[in-house]
Amino acid sequence: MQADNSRNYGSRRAGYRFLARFTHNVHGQPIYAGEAAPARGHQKRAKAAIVVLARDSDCDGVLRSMEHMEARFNAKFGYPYVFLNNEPFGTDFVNRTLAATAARTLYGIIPPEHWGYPSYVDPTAAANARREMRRRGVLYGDRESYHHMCRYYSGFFHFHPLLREFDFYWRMEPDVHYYCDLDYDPFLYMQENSVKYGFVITIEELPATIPSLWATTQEFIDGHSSSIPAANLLDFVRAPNGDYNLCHFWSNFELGDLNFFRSKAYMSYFDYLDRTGGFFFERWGDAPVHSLAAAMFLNSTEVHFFQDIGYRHNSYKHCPAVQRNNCACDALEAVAFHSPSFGVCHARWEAFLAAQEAAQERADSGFTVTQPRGGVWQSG
Ligand SMILES: Nc1nc2c(ncn2[C@@H]2O[C@H](COP(=O)(O)OP(=O)(O)OP(=O)(O)O)[C@@H](O)[C@H]2O)c(=O)[nH]1
Ligand SMILES: [Mg+2]
Repeated sequence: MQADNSRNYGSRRAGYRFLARFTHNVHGQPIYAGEAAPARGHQKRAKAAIVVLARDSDCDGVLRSMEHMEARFNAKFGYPYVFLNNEPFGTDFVNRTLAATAARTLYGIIPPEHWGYPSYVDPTAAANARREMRRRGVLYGDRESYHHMCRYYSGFFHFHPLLREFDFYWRMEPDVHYYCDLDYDPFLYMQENSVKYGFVITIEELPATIPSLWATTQEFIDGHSSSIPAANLLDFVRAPNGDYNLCHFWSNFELGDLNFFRSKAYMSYFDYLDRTGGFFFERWGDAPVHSLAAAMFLNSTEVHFFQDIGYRHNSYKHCPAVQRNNCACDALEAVAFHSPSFGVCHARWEAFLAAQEAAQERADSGFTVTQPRGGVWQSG
């Protein structure tokens, strides 16, 4: 892998103290790191970054997402962007993205052992599994790089050397929209309220992508019951018959606490899953993996629905119905969003929270009532 540290990125950016830096990751591979002075005006900031996994070919889409991010939030707050890639970024990607923000931009290469096959997965068997997934029409199941991407976001991104200095991340994908102004700092909100995971959309996963994920998760739960807190979110993801109800937080939008993902509890779950080869023999997404981990290890105050952040990724969108800050989306769509066909997981989330509050009120008033398992939501 080649990197050119002779480029003078700074000369393009009049008005900013700017350094072009060339560093190496833990494996001695080059990492580009451009660094600009942080935006002024917001004294108190969290140790946080906007994280974007992308290829050079995603550049146009990344720039479109950055335009929204900057206009709605980051021009005011100046959080750095960390761009990660399994290959070195080209000059064009670097120059165009750093020109799109006044904030710091960092460019990192993913260590090959975080993007390849682990020793316990036979690449030929994985290729056969992908062929079978193609035959069965499993969405993206036949794309080798998609499997690596899902495994990377599930188990490794939080350990990237460029993220070491940060406690929180906001995941951003190419071609997403942010519809509303955000006039507070969601990272500080998370820090001050001990929120470990934030979402805007929760939907049902495609069952064909995760045939054995729930059974494997249950095995993990059975073997690690002492590391699972009593106050958890498992009833949000568990159907009345004990199966996975497929609800997950849609991870193309994520605000998260990196230390949650770096924790022993989270990593023991990831390692348990990874050992089965399910990221390759099935098409386990990082979204259900993150969500099931949140359901096991976090409680309802540690997971936050950022309902005031208007957001679209492909054909799914969330448009706030309340706390509308200059939103460029139709609030009525929020109603459609919560319709039974699409909003079933949101309805479950709200019902779950309502049931928890009711149980808390009963406990506070001195009554002890046993909750019927699974009977806390309406399926719409
Ligand atoms: N560097 C790199 N990034 C990737 C690769 N595959 C996907 N990504 C990035 O990983 C994220 C998720 O990939 P997507 O292809 O958008 O996956 P998705 O959101 O499930 O699929 P869409 O619905 O098509 O958007 C995006 O930020 C992509 O840019 C890859 O092979 N290399
Ligand atoms: Mg996407």
